[in-house]
Amino acid sequence: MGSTSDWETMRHAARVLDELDVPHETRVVSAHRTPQRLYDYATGAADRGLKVVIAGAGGAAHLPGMAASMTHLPVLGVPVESKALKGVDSLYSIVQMPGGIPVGTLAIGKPGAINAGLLAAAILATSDEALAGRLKAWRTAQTDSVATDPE
Ligand code: RP5
Repeated sequence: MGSTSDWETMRHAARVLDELDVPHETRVVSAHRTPQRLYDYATGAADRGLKVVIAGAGGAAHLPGMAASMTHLPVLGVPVESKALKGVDSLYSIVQMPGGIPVGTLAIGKPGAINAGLLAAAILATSDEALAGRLKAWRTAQTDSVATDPE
């Protein structure tokens, strides 16, 4: 994520990964405040064994696109809700990648972070049967938790 201030949103992605027992790491990597850290992180990600990158940022949110430009790994972008423009700026910054460098863009804020975790798990589950089983069980539990009566 681009800032410690993004953690309140991005912790929901980490929580989902915890629930699905998916090993992961959490890092603050700012595209504009720590460009060298971003370069080192993105260029080294595949060699360190990472399989998917979730990048959350707000405002002029160039972190996911810049990360995607420096790794062939799938990058999932989460637009963090900004104060001034409610995350519409973040969404447009992340989703409007020119053709050639894709970023899989999720919804603004908490729902996007949750779905980034689930989508990362789904990508990993294509080559991990045990994880696929845990993901199916997670989805079943969610279905079972939906009340039929509103009161
Ligand atoms: C972006 O600027 C971050 O991703 C964050 O969403 C936003 C504000 O950062 P802080 O000023 O709170 O550190 O780079």
